Amino acid sequence: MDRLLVTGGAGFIGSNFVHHALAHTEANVTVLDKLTYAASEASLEGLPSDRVSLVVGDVADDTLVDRLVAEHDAVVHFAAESHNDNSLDDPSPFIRTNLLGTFALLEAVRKSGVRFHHVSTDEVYGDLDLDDPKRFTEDTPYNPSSPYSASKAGSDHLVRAWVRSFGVQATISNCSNNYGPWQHVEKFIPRQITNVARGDRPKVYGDGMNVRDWIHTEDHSSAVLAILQRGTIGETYLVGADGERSNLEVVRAILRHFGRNEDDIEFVRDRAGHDRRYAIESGKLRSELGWQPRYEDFDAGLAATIEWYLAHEDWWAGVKAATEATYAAKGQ
Ligand code: NAD
Ligand code: TDX
Repeated sequence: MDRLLVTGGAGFIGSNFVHHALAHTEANVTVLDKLTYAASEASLEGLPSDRVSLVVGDVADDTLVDRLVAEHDAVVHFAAESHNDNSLDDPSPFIRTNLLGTFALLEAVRKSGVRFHHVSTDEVYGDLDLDDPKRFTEDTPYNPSSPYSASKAGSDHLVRAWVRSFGVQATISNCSNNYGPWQHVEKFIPRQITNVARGDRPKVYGDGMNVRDWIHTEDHSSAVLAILQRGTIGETYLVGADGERSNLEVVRAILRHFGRNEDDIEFVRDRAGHDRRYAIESGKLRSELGWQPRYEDFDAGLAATIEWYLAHEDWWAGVKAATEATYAAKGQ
C-alpha cells in the first residue's frame, strides 16, 4: 500500500490519521477533501510535500473519484458531514456526502479493485440505557437515531452490500467519540474548553447524564491503520478505549482544570432524539489485530487537549463567535 487516498483528510480525525500514516508507514498520501467549514488546512501544515498532496474536491463527484481511486493502492474514507446538531437543522448535505459520496467511492473501488476502508461510528447502533450492563459489539443490531447516524448506517450497509455482491475488498470500523487537537469548536469537548477559556459557562444539554465513550483521536488512527494493514476483508471492527464518562463528569473536569467552580454550568435545551449512552466492546480488535490504546488515562488526555486549545487560540477564535451565535439562536 504505497499510495493512500485519504478522504476527509483535512478534517479532525482524517488529518490526525494522515500524520499517523506518514509516521508509521512508507506510504505517500493524497488527501481528497472538499474543505467544508469543518476542514482545516492548518492541520496538515509542515508535512513533507514529497509525500503528501491535497486535492480539493467532492467525494460525490464520480468522475474525479474514479480517476483518483485508480491511481492509488488503498482508500481510507473519513469524509463526512459529522455533526448531529447540524443534521437536525438540515439533513440534506448528510445524505449527499455520507450516502452518495460513499456510493461513488464504492463504485470506483469496484471498477479498480482498490482496497477500501470505511470509517464509521458507534452511533449506528442507537443508544443504551444508563444502567444497561451491555456494550455495543459487532453483532449489535443497527438502530440509528439522528439524520447523521442514519446516513452513516446507510453508508455502512452500502459497504457491506458491495463486499457481498461485488467482492469489493473492504473493511469497516465503528468508533466511539473522539477527542484531541483540531476538533471543531461546534463539538462538545472543544466547545466547553473554549467557553471556559473565555470565562463563559459550559453549555450542557438536558440533564447532562448522557454518557459518551471517549477515545483519543491518535488511538483511533492507530486502530484504522491496523485494520487497513491486517484486517480481514468484509469484517467490521469496533474501536473504543473504555472511556465512558457522563457529559457532566467531562465539564466538571474541564472546570477543575481552570480552577473554576465545578457547578458553574449552564443547562440548555436538550438535543432532539438525544442518544442516552454509547459504550464500545473492542475485544475483537484487540485480540485479532493486537491493537491497544495509548491514551488509557482520559483525564491526562483531556488535560493535554485543554492545553492544546489554549496554545492554539488563533486557530479557533475566528469561528467561535459565529458557532456560539448559531447555538444561541436555538436556545443551546
Ligand atoms: P470532521 O467534520 O471534522 O471532518 C470531515 C472532513 O470531511 C472535513 O475536512 C470536510 O471538509 C470533509 N468533507 C465533508 N464533505 C465532503 C465531501 N463531500 N467531499 C470531500 N470531503 C468532504 O469529521 P471528523 O470528526 O473528523 O470525522 C471523520 C469521520 O470519522 C467521519 O466519517 C465520522 O462519521 C467518523 N467518526 C467520527 C467520530 C467523532 O467522534 N468525531 C467518531 C466515530 C466516527
Ligand atoms: O454544547 C453541547 N452540549 C452538550 O451537552 C454539545 C455540542 C454537545 N452536548 C452533548 C451531546 C452529546 O451527549 O455532548 C455529547 C457529545 O456531543 P457531540 O460532541 O456533538 O458528539 P456526538 O453527538 O456524541 O457525536 C460524536 O461522536 C460520534 C461525533 O460528532 C460524531 O461524528 C461521531 O460519529
